[in-house]
Amino acid sequence: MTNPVVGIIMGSTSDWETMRHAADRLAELGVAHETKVVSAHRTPQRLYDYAASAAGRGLKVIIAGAGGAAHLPGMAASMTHLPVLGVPVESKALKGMDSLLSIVQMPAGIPVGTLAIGKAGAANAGLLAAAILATGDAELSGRLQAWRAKQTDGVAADPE
Ligand code: RP5
Repeated sequence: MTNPVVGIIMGSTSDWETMRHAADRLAELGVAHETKVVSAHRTPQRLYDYAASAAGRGLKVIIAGAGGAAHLPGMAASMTHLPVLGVPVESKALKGMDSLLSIVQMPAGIPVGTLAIGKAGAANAGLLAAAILATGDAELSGRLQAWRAKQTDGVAADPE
């Protein structure tokens, strides 16, 4: 089993329906990854342990998804130098606008690469993590380019 290079963390099991789209893209591209539930509010020690050990365990990119008061990506980014991609999960009350605003307005010095709300953001986080890794991995770059070419080929020219 290859050691994971991407860590996908999320604030709740309820986020998995969204975050699995990041995992699916990474699986399609042959990128070893792990998935964990890590809550900034309910399991702060787990978050600290995860972020503090991430680089040492061989992770290269962290994808963090959360909804509502979505502090997970920013807090993870505060405790690791690895790139952190934030996915705002669509919340019931505010449709993910709360999640988006909680993730995107980071103070200068601690960046989080914020994606779109919901499924598209999670899928793109997976693709973006692969693209980051592909800058130093020619085989992965080839797989990513092939994936994108296949997507392009699959777009119909006619609407019906
Ligand atoms: C956040 O609260 C989680 O990321 C999730 O999106 C939201 C709701 O969590 P649950 O109440 O469904 O566990 O921390």
